Amino acid sequence: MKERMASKPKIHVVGMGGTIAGVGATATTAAYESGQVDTSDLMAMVEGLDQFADVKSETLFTSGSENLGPKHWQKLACRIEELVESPEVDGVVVTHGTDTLEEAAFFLDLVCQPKKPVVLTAAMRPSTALSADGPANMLQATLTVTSPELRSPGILVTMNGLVIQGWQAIKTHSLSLESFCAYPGGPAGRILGENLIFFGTPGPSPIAGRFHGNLLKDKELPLVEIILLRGGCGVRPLASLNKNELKGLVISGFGAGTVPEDLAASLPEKMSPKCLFVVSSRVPQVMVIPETMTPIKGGNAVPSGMLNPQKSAILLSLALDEGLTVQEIARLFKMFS
Ligand code: DAS
Repeated sequence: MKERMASKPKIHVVGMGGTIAGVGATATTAAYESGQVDTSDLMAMVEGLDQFADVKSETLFTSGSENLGPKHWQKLACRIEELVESPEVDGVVVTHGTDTLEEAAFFLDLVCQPKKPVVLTAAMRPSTALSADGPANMLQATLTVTSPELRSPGILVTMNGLVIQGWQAIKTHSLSLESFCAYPGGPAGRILGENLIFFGTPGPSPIAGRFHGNLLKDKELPLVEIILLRGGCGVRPLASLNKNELKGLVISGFGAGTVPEDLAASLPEKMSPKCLFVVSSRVPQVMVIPETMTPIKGGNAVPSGMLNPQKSAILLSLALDEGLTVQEIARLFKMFS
C-alpha cells in the first residue's frame, strides 16, 4: 500500500437507509427496521475512522432499499455531482440497502460523470446486531475512497473486504456477510485491516456516463417490467401485463436466453407493437447473445449480454427515455457481451 496523504482527505457520506442503518429490538433478533440511524451517528460507530479522513455526512433517505428506485437514485446522483464539485470533498461514500444496491450502483455508473471517487457500501446485519458488519464496511469504504492508488474516478462498491466495480456488483446471498460478487470479472481489490490492494485499475462500465442528460430531467423513467419464467409457464407470464402502458419488457428467461416457443411466438400480438424486449436470464451470472437466445417473433428483441434482468431494466428504461431505436438499444447492450 502507498503512503496516504499528509493531510487527511475529506469525505462526504450520504445515507440512503438500509440494514446498515437498521435497528432491532435486541442484539440477537433477526427482525429489525431499516434506515433508523442517522448517518452521522452511524459514522460515529466506526472506531478509528478519524485517523483516515475528515468526515461530513447527511441522510437522504431512511428506508429499506426495497422502497428505492430510479427516482431516488436520480436524486442521489444529482447530490453526488454537486458534492464532487466542492473543493471540500475528496470523495463520496454512500450507505445503501443491499437489496437494490446493484441497481443503484449501475444506475449511478450510467448517469454520473463524477470527477472524484464514489464508493457505495452496505451491511447484512443491522447496526444493533452482535458483530454488526456496517462499521467495518464503512471503514473499508473510507479506505477505498481515499486510496492514493485509486486514480480513476467512478462508482465502486465495497463490501466485506472486497472492492467491486459498481456496474459489476451483484447480490448473491440473502444471509451471508459475503453477499456480493463482481460479475463479469472479479473483485477490483481486497482489503485486510488498513491495507487495500487493487488488482489493476478499477474501471467504469463501457458506457459510463452515457445517460448524464437524465439528471436534468424531472420525470419518471418509462415503465419497464420484468417477467420471470419457470418451467411449464408457457405464455402465462404475459397475462397480467398492461399491454398499453408498457414500453419495454425484460424477460428473465432460462440459461443463455431461451424462452418457451409459444411465448416467443406470441409476444408481438400480446404486447403493443412499440414494446421493446430484452432477453436476459434467471441465472445469476448471465450471458445472453444472439446465437444463444430464442428468436422472438417480430425482431423487436435484444439480448442482454452480461446484464441480469434488473440491470437490463435500468438500461432499457434509460434508453427508452431517450427515444433510442431498437438498433441503438441493441448496440448499447452489445457493449456488455
Ligand atoms: N433491508 C434491506 C435493504 O434495505 C436489506 C439490506 O440492506 O441488507 O436493502
